[in-house]
This record gives sequence, C-alpha cells and structure tokens, in this order.
Amino acid sequence: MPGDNNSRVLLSVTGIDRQRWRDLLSARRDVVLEPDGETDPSIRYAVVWKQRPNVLSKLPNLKAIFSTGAGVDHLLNDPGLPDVPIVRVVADNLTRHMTEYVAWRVLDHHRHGMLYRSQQARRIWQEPPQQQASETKVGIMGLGNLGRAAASALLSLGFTVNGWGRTERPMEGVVTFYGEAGLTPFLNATDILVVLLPLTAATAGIVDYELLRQLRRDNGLGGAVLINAGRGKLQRDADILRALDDGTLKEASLDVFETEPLPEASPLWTHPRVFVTPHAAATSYPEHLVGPMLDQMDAFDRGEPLRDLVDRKAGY
Ligand code: NDP
Ligand code: OXD
Repeated sequence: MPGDNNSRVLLSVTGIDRQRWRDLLSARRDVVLEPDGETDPSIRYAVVWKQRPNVLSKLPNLKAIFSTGAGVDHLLNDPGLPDVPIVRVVADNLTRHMTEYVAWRVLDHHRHGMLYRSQQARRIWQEPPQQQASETKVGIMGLGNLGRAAASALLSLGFTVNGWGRTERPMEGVVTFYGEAGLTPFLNATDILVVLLPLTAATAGIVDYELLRQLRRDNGLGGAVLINAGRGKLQRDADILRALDDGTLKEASLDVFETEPLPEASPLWTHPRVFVTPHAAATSYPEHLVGPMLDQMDAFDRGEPLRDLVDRKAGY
C-alpha cells in the first residue's frame, strides 16, 4: 500500500509510457524509479520492460519480477538477473489484439489485398481466382497462449490450420507438429506461415532463407506468405528480402524486425509486397494490466502462488 516503505515496487521501463505505468501502480503501492543506495532492502517487486542493466541485482528482498509484456527476452539477457520468479503478461485484451492482427493479415493475404491495392492505384478492374479458406493452409509457429487463440479464430473462419510447438500440446481441429523432427513436415504443409514464437537461444534466427524455402509455394495463393508478430530477431531481414525477390516468398506482413525501430534505410519499408507495422500487433496497455499485476502481488504476499510464470531454463 502507498506509504508502506517495506513493500515498494521498482519500475524500470524504457520505450513505453513510464508515467502511465507509474500513476496506476502508485494507486496501491509505493513506486520507485531508482533503488535507494547500493542495496535497497525496501523493494519487494519489480515491474520491468527493457530495464536498465543490473538494476535488479542489488535488491536483497526482491520477491518477484513482472514483465510488462508477454515476451521476456528483454529480461532474461540481463547479466544481473536475480533468482526470483518472473511473471509475464497473459491477458485477454492483449490476446484479442494479437488474434485480430493475425486474422487481419491472414485474410488480407488470402483475399489478395496487396494485389487489389496495387490495381486500385493503377485503376485496374481485374479479379484473380479466389480459393476457399479451407484450401489455404495457415501454419502457426508457436502454439502457445497467443498462437492457440489465433488458431481458433482462423478455424472459425474456415482456414486449415497447422501448428508447431516445442512440446506435445494437441489442439482440436489443428494438425500439430513438434520439435526439430516436426519442422520440415510442418513447413511443407504451410502456405501462410504465422510466427508467434518467443525469442530464445533455440529460436533466434530460425526464420531464415532455408526455412522459407520449405514452405508450400505451389498453391492457390500464388506463393508462400510470411507473417511475423513474434520477435524481430527470430528472422533474418536480408533472407526475407532475398526470398521475396527470387519468388521463394510471395508476400510478407512484418510487425517485428531485427532492429527496431526499423532503420530508415531498410528496403523493407518500400518493398511492394511487404506490409510493415511498428511492433504494434498487441500492445500492453497499463490500464488493463496494472490491476491484475497488483492483485498478484497482494495474493503472493498472502502466500498464494504466482500465475503465468516464466520457465527460465526454456527461456520463455
Ligand atoms: P507462450 O509461451 O504461451 O507460447 C510460446 C509458444 O512457442 C509455445 O507453443 C512453445 O512451445 C513454442 N516454442 C517455444 N520455443 C520453441 C522451440 N524451440 N521450438 C518450437 N516451439 C517453441 O507465448 P505467447 O503465445 O504468450 O507469446 C509468444 C510471443 O509473442 C512472445 O514471446 C512475444 O515475443 C511475442 N509477442 C509479440 C507482440 C507484438 O506486439 N508483436 C505482443 C505480445 C507477444 P510449447 O507449447 O511446447 O511450450
Ligand atoms: C510483448 C510485446 O512481448 O509487446 O508483449 O512485444
């Protein structure tokens, strides 16, 4: 509670609206932006996004860390990360936004949106053949919280959906593939690849030319499509450009990039068959997230277990 200096919350965030997070957290806890002195025993919880390196290492009474986002790659790379539980965001409104983004981009590629926009610019009245949703095979890499929600929306639109994960977690209506052995058959059965993986040691750079080459190109869409809303460092931007230019890929929708913001000089900005959004597929809004975060802190203080914990060994 505000005023109780023994349960302060450290807020260490960059690139998001720190003031909004601070105002909302302050309603129920004392919030500090910097630890006091060399070691600060008053801080019990930390709320972080791309935190200052080592800021978490000198908090002897820290009980848990809360990421303001679903992905925790920004956190796990911190050399001074203490050995306390890490909670990530699993929230309905964020999941719904991601589902909207995936459904929007899949439908746009399936319904030839890029072609129609370029035809409109040239006043061309021409209709390409349109296949049924069931004939378009969407493959979701990362069948976790976000991947599963996107899969069920796509199933309800009639698409054929494949999923790829690390461990066996079947889903009704989805053809599932797992691990290294399942990757090639998954890609070979996929027209539109949707990447919703976390960035870990095992997934960094996974979306390279070799992977894109394995997608189904000989299909009713006129080629393979990539949609990445996971993390930019999962992909090789240069390999995507090469694949687009030699016909390995027909089109791409990219929300994330190797370097963010996407550098002005990147050819991805102006490529006629690339749709760019600025890491905006599913933004974390503090108005939706702070209440449940504070409730979890209160519950943990009462001895109840934390939810949505990160598995540090797996890296997500
Ligand atoms: P989850 O942890 O719920 O799901 C991750 C999925 O990836 C799981 O299916 C997991 O497999 C799978 N996976 C992890 N490592 C591997 C691997 N080595 N090989 C195969 N599959 C693997 O995460 P969320 O669905 O909540 O979020 C996914 C990612 O989306 C986040 O980590 C974040 O990077 C990104 N994101 C992007 C946003 C944006 O605005 N662009 C917004 C929010 C999130 P298994 O099922 O076996 O565990
Ligand atoms: C997230 C993000 O991980 O916004 O939540 O990318």
